[in-house]
Amino acid sequence: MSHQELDSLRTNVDELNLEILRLINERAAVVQEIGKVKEKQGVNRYDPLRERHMLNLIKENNAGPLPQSTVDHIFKELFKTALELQEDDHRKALLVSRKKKAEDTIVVVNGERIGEGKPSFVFGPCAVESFDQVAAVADAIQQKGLRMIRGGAYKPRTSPYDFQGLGLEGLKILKRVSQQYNLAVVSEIVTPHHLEEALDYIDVVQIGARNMQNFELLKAAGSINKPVLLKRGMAATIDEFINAAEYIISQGNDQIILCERGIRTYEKATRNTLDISAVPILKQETHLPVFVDVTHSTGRRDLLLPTAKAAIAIGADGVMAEVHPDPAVALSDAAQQMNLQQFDEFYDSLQKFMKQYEIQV
Ligand code: PRE
Repeated sequence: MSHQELDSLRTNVDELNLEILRLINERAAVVQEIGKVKEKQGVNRYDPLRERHMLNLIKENNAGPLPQSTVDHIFKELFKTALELQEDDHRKALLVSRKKKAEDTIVVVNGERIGEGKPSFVFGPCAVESFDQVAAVADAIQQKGLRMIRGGAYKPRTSPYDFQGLGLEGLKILKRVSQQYNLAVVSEIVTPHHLEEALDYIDVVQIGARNMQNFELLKAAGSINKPVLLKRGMAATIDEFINAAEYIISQGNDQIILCERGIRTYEKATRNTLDISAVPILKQETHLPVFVDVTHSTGRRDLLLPTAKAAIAIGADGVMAEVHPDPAVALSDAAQQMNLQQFDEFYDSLQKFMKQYEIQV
């Protein structure tokens, strides 16, 4: 074969490559349109029957020389890419997505600007048990110059026979303590019926892991004018978590803090498995601040400090942990809450760690 002949064949291949490129991009554009139509209709993006139908038609028309298995492979790759494109467009459309809004959302709570670079901290007892119990923790929090306290008044417990929380009485205790110590209150609400009443007592509405897909509660939280701390469901994918946040923002409330709190896996060494990589993924995919709850993810007091360090090191906007004046007699989560001395040590070590690595303190 002469050089000339080879060159001419290669020119031919170059032209065909460009033609194929034009065609696959044209196909991709049409498939994107299909994606939009499906989105509107609420239809599943993946359609195996349609894919089978297309492969059959292609097979009938395949005159070779490519073997059918190769042709199938190429087209299946195209279908896969089409799905990814549709999915990407769907993400772009989400109001919580970074693609929709590039800048970080800053959530302001009691003067604290959450999500602006300086890590925030939310400490407090698992459940509100008495004024004195909450006040003792509030005092320790205030001494550290922190501005928020957590405490559960409505407790969604695994067993109906376990302590269910003090309800409204608990919210009233939180309010009194918060006024006395100038702290904002973060507390979980479990049903839309309680929401309106709770707004008089709390500053940040927490939606817990068990309610991450309680869509009525999410919608109700989306209609209020207060920040919402949304925890990841214990068996929720990151995608489902993001969509739960979308339920809130879609109703007009964009003051949302996401909170990774561990997911259920086969691992038994910890209560849940802390999905630490969820933090940078959520920060990339959404514009919302991301917290890590080190208490519920580990269920182990000895792991609170290392996981809090990991959370801050990986870019979390805040850390949440439980503190109780006397964990041994706590009505819930006795094994995992810190006492006041452990709290001091934990916080001091974390501050040292942040200074050492020049993280804003
Ligand atoms: C398309 C993509 C994914 C589906 O699984 C089936 C087909 C394709 O690439 O042709 C397009 C599409 O979404 C559709 O026809 O419904």
